[in-house]
Amino acid sequence: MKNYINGTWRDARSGRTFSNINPADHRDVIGAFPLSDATDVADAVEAASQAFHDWRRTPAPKRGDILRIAGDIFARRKDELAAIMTREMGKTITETKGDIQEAIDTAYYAATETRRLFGYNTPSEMADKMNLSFRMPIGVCGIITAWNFPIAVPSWKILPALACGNTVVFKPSDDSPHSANIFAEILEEAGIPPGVFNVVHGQAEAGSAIVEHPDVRVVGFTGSTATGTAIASRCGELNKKVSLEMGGKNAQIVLADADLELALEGVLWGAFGTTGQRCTATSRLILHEDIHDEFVERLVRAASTLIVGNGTLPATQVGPVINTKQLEKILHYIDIGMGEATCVLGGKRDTDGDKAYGTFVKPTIFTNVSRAARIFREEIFGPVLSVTKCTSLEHAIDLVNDSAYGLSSSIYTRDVNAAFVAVRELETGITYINAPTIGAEAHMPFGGVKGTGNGHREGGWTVFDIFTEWKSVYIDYSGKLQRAQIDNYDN
Ligand code: UN1
Repeated sequence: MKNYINGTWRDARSGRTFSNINPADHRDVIGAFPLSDATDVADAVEAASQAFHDWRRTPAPKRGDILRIAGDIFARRKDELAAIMTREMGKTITETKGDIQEAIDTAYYAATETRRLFGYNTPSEMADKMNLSFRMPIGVCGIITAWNFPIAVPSWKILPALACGNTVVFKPSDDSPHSANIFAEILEEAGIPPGVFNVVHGQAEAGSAIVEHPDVRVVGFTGSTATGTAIASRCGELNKKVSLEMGGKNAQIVLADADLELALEGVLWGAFGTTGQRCTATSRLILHEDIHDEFVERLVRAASTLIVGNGTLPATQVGPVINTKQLEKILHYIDIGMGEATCVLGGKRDTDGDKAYGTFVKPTIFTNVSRAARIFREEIFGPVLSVTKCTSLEHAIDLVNDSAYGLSSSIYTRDVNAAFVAVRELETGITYINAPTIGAEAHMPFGGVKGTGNGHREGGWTVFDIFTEWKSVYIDYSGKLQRAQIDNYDN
């Protein structure tokens, strides 16, 4: 399998490759993909720079027509693409279909936005003068993403970037490269001209070549806080716009008056859906002391029935974790947890039957987790949930906010006053009332505060701020020199 540069499929110039394997069964090798370096990135950026010349002049609604067709093709190829995604990154088919649905929704949203992309006009300080402002495309956007949403997360960045008239060089995760090639096939079939969208496969070397390339004007990144912070520092030095979506340590609060059955369903989905491998996953559960013991008992009973297995099997609820490195990291955190809390479920790798050929972890729950515990503070990115007791709403909010991250939070309560206080006080970019921490919708701003982001929001209308720069235009039709400020006010 190859890179997609300037509308053609190419190997890495060096001829080097990496192999992509199925996390549910490491004997299943999906293919060899180009291990690209700075020379391949330079080819892609050159193609994207040249294509920018015509693409930015293409009427925005015409660009939108192509994105709408891309949405149609994603819908047509949904079943086939979901199977490809599950094979390379493991989550269940229902979830990979949902992942594609986010791309379809984003494509239609971006397509219609090309008929708006509203600017502002304002009164001028002076007579016979008009003030207008426009959103302008920026140029080549470098998009670097993680593997856990191989289609949805790239779509949140790429489709709005294209709608605005930018061109794109995309480096997908080396754990989900096949999905990225289908993304390219779909955009090509929809009518995206050569060079407007390019895929360069590889690892850190290719990613940093994108960040470093002088003609890449914007960098959009989803991944770890460590990598994102390093990218942001470099972009600061290079004076590039950068949008970051990084880690999370998301919490669900359950107050004593909550609908406990609903809260239980919510935490099962939030903590163990996608095998806990979402930046929005519920990794902390804050339970009011009055319902703590009963809730833990019900939770452990319910979580112990979750079916762990290959995501292609219809009964599977929890798929594999992505690779051996991540398996080791999760097991290391479980080890740490054993020393600082009480393990009430799971706590080990799952090697039953054919699962021995993959990287599976049993859903794991720790109780008695203090705020000082590393499993309370650090992102694990796996099916591991930490439970902490609280004595009041204020205590719960304080525990949630005691985090370096600030992506998503959730509270289950029937008390409307408590819910509104939580909305105001929880330091996260997203808060759910009586719903789990996962499940953001494509047309709403998505992102977090503190260590999760750098002030940008993908999704909805806000993503268009990332991929455009404002141009202010003054039109003076007075026929004389009017000097701003000076002519208007007596000094
Ligand atoms: C991510 O894990 O990077 O809100 C994104 C959610 C999903 C997106 C998660 N729609 O859980």
